[in-house]
Amino acid sequence: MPTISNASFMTSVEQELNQYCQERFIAPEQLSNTQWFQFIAKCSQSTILQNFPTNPPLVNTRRVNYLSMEFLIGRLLGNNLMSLSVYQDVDNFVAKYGKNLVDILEEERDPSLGNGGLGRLAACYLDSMASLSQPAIGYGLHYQYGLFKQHFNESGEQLETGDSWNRDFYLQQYHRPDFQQKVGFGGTVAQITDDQYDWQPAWTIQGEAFDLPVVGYKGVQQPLRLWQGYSETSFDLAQFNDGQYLQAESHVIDAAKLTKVLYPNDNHQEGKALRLMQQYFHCACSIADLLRQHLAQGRTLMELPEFEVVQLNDTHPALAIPELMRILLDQHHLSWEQAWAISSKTFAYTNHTLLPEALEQWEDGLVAQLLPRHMLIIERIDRELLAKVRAEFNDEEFEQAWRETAILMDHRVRMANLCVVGSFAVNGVAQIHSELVVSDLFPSYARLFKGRFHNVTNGVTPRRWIRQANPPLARLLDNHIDGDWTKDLALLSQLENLVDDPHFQTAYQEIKQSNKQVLADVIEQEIGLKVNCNAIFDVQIKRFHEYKRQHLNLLNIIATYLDLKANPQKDFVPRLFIFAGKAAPGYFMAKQIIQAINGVAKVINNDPDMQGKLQVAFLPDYRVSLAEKIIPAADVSEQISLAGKEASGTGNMKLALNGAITLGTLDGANVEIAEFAGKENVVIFGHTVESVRQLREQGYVPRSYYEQDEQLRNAIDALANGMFSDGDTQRFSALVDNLLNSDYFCVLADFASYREAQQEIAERYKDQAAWSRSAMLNTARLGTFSSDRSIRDYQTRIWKK
Ligand code: CRA
Repeated sequence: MPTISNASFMTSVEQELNQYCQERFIAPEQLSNTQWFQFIAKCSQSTILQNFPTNPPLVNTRRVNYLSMEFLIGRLLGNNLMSLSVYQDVDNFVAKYGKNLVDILEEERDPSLGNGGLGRLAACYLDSMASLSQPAIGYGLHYQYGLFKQHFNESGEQLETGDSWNRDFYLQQYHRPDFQQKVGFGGTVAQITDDQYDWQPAWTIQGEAFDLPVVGYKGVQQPLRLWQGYSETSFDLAQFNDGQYLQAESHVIDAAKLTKVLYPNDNHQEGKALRLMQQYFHCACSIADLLRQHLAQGRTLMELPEFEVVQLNDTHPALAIPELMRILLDQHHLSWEQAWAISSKTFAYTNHTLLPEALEQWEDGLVAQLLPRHMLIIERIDRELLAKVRAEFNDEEFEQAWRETAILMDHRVRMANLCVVGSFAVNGVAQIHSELVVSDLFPSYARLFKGRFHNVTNGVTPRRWIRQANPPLARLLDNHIDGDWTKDLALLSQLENLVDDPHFQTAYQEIKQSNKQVLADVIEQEIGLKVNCNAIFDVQIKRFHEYKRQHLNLLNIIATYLDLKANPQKDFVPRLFIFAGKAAPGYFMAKQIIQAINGVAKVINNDPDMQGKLQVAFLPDYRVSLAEKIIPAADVSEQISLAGKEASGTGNMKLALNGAITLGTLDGANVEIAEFAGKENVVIFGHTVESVRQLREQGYVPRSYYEQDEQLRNAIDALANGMFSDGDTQRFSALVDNLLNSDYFCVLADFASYREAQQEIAERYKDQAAWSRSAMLNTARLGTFSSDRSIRDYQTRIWKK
């Protein structure tokens, strides 16, 4: 618990304000929002460091080293003030000077050190671990450029510019020169004994640590430690092996560039040498740092798994496994068996995807050149595995089992395989996904390593996604819930008794309506569109990916538009479709979909017949702070991925907790959301995992849907014939061609069922009382999707001693 009282915090704020103003020869009334922001950030940071305990004691749990290439933490100041329980006091304080805290907090630039769900999940987990006093440290990279900023040009295309977040990031990051590390690359290896080798790297890069304090809600403060690459000289390529892989990319290999940029891909691997170097650099710095701390406490290497666990956030930090082995073998001279006994009890791996293009594989030649010693270790792990597979599977089964389980296959190093073999626990991120990990991805491993596979359904922090994002709802909950729901989200179930209480209903409805008004203002400011606040706010916010099927949403919008044009008198519930999300700069099809949405939005929003009826708002530059504005205002949450493709989703949880009705397929965590909320409080449509399988087996022919469904045909034709591209019939031809001739994500097969589901939404919305009741029940019943629950699941299923 924080050891500072609100009164003493505010006294120190007052003193510091005097000093701050004196130094600048300025009166408090003249301070700009930016200056207020800098000033409050400074006060909160020093209070956090002085008064919040660090390093909570290890009680029945190990310390968690959360290794992730991405941490999408979002703005920190508001969250920190809340955790210190001084938000309201500071709000009152700045009001005395005619300022509004909400405006001041808007000055903070989001640190966008992640792409999407995986990075945001890491941030929610850090928050929960600090709030639950689970000893933990986050290890990531200190990218100079976070995820790009997104803009749209006149014709609706996505443009990208750099986000040098650090330049105007006022919150302090603590440079820790004492934690510096040296990381080697390339070079030669010489065998010393059976198990020990001497690796002489061709060059080294220095890793510098920057700490960002993560403050738990009324909890402890723990570091997010981010590594930055530093070298006084650039790589000497001549000294380095002149292998074909690196030569081809020599122009990008420069030490100073190592941690310059976050690779902007979500659920897609980019097989660049620089990315592999980033991954190893991240692992090497983090493993060295954790061993330093472990040994400094007088503990032995054999005790490592008793005190520390390394949670691998997907396979991006997989090289931590051979790196720990290397240190144990070559630096501490343990035998292979001893080293493996330690390492294989230290790592746990979370799988976040089944998509083949996201399952990382590296060319073995590249790994051998960059990391020759690690390659030898991986080869040995693979050999030992081979013996196990031979023992478990009979001759008939063997070939298939080895194809599936081998780490090295077809000149590739398969990182997911390395993780499964090298970890004591593997988990998926939602029930259905964890089942598919076992049944479709790793059935032979499940047989070989019984008890290794688990499920931990993702969760989201209620501090940011309810208390901070939706203050009016938070106040309502404070007033009606007995106990602190912020720390125990299961308490939301008390609302079940209130859903039929007319006062509560009205209050809940008014909150949604006022949040819609707030978002309407944001939309007008951002894109100049005046929206109808009585329309259904229908929201799809997430990365752009074909499997997420924003184009399914778009086809329904086009069909609806064409229908309204043909039947102007039709009884229609007004609808505002809201989109936000970025596409990876190199992902052509996703960018086409973005451009098509912008094209359709332009036509619909400028059509006088549609005013107040049908509108489309595409908000640029989706990021955490924008999500915080959209989510509380949503009526409908679009979760329409093809079944089996979205591992979990977490936006689905945030939206449902804030009272949006899920319109979704039976995919990822939607399945559990539907179970907890009750089938009558969600709208489910489309093919299931099983029926998609059958569809493919029969031979899926998308064009037959086009031919049979007139509305679908008209919608696709409208895209093709230039209606939404100023007459340009080529602009969307790749998208149209893809839908008609391959449509791997079965958009056309789900169109009719999606359209029906959309009509059901409209019907349900007409009965406002019933709609709100469903929304309230979503809030009441989804407390289980708190990331605190996920962390408790990790504690009991995986991190237990
Ligand atoms: N792209 C999944 O696709 C999931 C998050 C967090 C993802 C989401 O469905 O909610 O992880 N997978 O578990 C991923 O990044 C590498 O795989 C994601 O964010």
